[in-house]
Amino acid sequence: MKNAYLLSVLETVKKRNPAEPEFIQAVTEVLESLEPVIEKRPDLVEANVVERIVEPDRQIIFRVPWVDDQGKIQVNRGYRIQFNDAIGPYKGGIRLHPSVYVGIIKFLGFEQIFKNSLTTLPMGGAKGGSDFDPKGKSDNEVMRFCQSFINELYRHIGKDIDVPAGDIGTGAREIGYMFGQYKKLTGEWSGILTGKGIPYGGSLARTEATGYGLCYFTDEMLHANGKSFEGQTVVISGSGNVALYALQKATQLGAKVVAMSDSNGYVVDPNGMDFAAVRELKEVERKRIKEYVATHPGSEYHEGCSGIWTIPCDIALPCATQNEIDKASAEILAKNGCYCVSEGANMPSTPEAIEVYFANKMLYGPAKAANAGGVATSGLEMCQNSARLSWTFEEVDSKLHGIMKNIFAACDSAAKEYGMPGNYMAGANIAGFLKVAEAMKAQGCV
Ligand code: NDP
Ligand code: 2IT
Repeated sequence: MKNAYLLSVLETVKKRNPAEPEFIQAVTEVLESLEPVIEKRPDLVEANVVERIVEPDRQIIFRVPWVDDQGKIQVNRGYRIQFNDAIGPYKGGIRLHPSVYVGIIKFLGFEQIFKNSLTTLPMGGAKGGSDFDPKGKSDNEVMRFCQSFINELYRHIGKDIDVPAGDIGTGAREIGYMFGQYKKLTGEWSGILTGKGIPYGGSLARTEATGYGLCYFTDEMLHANGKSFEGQTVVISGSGNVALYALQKATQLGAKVVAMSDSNGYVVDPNGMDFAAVRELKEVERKRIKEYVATHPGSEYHEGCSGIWTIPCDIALPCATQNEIDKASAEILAKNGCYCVSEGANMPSTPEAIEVYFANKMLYGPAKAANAGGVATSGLEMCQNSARLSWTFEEVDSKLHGIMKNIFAACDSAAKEYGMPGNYMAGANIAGFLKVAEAMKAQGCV
């Protein structure tokens, strides 16, 4: 990156957020992509849009005390970073994982600005979470944590202010407890969270949306490059919400998914991973992926999660967590003939891994475009709540499909317009940025 303005913004970000490598990584990638835009748009420099967009509107950090099953008081730390509301109310998930600290929430909130812009729906960017670990906790412990989390967060959110949703560790169970507590505190039934259960205002197809959307985006990218899922071998990391529904849709589109993982290890099933079995194990029984082999002869379990990238495949769909594919894993994927990496997780590839994709002319579907189907369908849930309507599964799924096709087209055309055809990462960053930047410029110095 040579542009003096962008370099000075990056310097400021590094100085202000010194111990937050994930946030600096996410900002660096976006600023590098914006170089050709900034050269052409002195008006955006004049409005100092880039320095404003890298600084969150506000960062809320709070104590979350809760009582465990032994009657002891535990304390976690809660976060909500409201990053940018230029194009709509703040929107983004809540991550519950022991690795959560301010740098994780900040990188996720920053990426959410551009992702939400790409969906074409009016949603700003935010993220929240806590270092609470739902794993191994009873339902009652999870409920008490969620209630305490909302006891503070309720005063900062609202259906036209900030609408949280799920992410790692936050699924239908957690959203239900949080929604109930918000309603109890405010006495108001309001669509303040998405990913709600179907009986109380949730949208059909929201559960499936991120995984399905990932496959719809990837399918567009494959078709634009003379390929398709049909007959292809796929590896999917993770076995949570995104991974599970990516498995179902990739299989429906004619691919064979041969491996999936969790944070302990990975399973290889040469017959193709069995969706119903993985769903039962993970969604209903909340068990580990290694249990799969007991009921699936011919499948194998291996300890350690990065080994999954050594399994030969045509298409890799990382759907677990940030920086799960490093340079070495990317090189193995390329050596084994993988020609497409499309991201269900947020920022799953390190910058060095992305360089390997480009050096090997692999198709690369960047997270903020490829996994935008989840938040897009959250936007559709907000529409249904506002209109007091429920659309059918088919209606929501077909809107999601249309949105993912449009997102691919937007990335493709921005990449071409700025002289980087096929670089969908640059295309996503540019197309996502421009809409927010125009809105910020129009709204003046706020
Ligand atoms: P879940 O909690 O449902 O599943 C997460 C999966 O990733 C689990 O299999 C988990 O394994 C694994 N995982 C989590 N952390 C790590 C880690 N540090 N190392 C290795 N594996 C890990 O979350 P989601 O499926 O909702 O989220 C997965 C990714 O997709 C995240 O990056 C999230 O930000 C992103 N995303 C989610 C959206 C959504 O709508 N849910 C929308 C867009 C993006 P284990 O059970 O062992 O922890
Ligand atoms: O990373 C993401 O886009 C999400 N976790 C979904 C956010 C949402 O508001 O649905």
